Amino acid sequence: MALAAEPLPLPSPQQLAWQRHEFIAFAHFGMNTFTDREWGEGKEDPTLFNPTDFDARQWAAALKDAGVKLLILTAKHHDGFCLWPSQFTEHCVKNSPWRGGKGDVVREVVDALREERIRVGLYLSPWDRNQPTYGDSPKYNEYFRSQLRELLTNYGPIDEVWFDGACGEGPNGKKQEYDWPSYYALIRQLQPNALIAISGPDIRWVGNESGVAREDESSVVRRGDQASWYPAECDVSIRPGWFYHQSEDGKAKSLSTLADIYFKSVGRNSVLLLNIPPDRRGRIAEPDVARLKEFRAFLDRLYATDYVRSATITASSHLDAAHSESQLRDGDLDTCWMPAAGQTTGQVEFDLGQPRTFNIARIQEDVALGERVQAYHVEVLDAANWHTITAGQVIGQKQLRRFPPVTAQQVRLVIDQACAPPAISEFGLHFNSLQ
Ligand code: FUL
Repeated sequence: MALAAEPLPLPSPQQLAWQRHEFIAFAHFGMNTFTDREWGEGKEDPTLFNPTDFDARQWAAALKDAGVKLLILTAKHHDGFCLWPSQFTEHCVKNSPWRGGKGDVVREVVDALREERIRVGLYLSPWDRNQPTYGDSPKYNEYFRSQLRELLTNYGPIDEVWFDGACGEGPNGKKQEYDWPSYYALIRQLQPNALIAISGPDIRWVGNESGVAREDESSVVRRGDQASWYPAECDVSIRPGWFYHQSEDGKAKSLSTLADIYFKSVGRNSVLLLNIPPDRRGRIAEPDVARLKEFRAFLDRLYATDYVRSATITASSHLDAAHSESQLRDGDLDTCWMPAAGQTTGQVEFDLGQPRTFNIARIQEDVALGERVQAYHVEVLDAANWHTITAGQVIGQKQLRRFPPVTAQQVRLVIDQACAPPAISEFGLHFNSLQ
């Protein structure tokens, strides 16, 4: 959290839009799909890359049905094999038998996603186990920038560039020194709206590959002596591996595991990046498509009932008509309730009209105005006493607070502490039947 003396860090418009996607996807697809490996060595024969029924529209349809807003494709993984016909290497699709060497996976995926209005992100591994110049730092940096230039000029708007930090030795036994500032400058020049993730300044890795954020995960992070906006992304694969392996067809995560991950990522003020690896046909495998459908149905069910929609709402105070308590259920993330001028605490009471049973409280801050709340709790009236059912510090884009089912008619959201007048955009009460 920012100290009172510092200006409150705010998201850029691109970060704000990205955080509101909530649920985005990864597609790990490439040479490893055909060698049944997780990390290739870079010596693989390009002719091994040969999807038998490649269909990017099938990916896009499955992702759209699942409610995914952005897909990040592994244009190049650590083995160096490029999914687009690069001018700068022979280790790419142009030397594969797929589409007679005339194919371009990046192009087909980008086109299919755009038809479904899904945004595009690209993973380009700096670690490259094929490239002979790797380890010869200035030369490889030039090669890497050439690849970035190809990807960022030929495929339309790219919303996220994903850089893994892995770094090995080159064939000369020297460790490659990545010239990050020059990579970032090139991205800013070619795609000023792209967010640079992980080994980059705009989106932060949550710190594990299980899709789990910490409680009170904040988008405000201290870097050097400055607090800045650096939201967390939770990456996890729907299967044990990042790449498709037939042996894992029965091992897609269960619906209840996915739901738990959702509550621990999206429900903890973070973006969920779920990997769905296409198979050797070049299609998303049936068990994964089925699981995505179930997951979407679960989310739709979860949000379909919100007992706050028909509640009578009374706040301790409000700033003005545009910031009244009715904003808390208008479904508009750009509007919010704020207490009277200068107040950094306050409460809102919800009369649900009749006793209702719920086990999830959804609380969302208007993060365009920053993360302001520093302590809050939710309480219910039981006979004559108020009982706290959940409490925390950070709210941010979204909190989905889970607790054992409670039946109550009167519910209160109490803001106990904030570093600026709190700006709460939404509050909801739901029932999660999977719990
Ligand atoms: C890791 C890589 O080494 C994995 O293969 C995968 O791409 C994951 C998302 O990032 O660091």
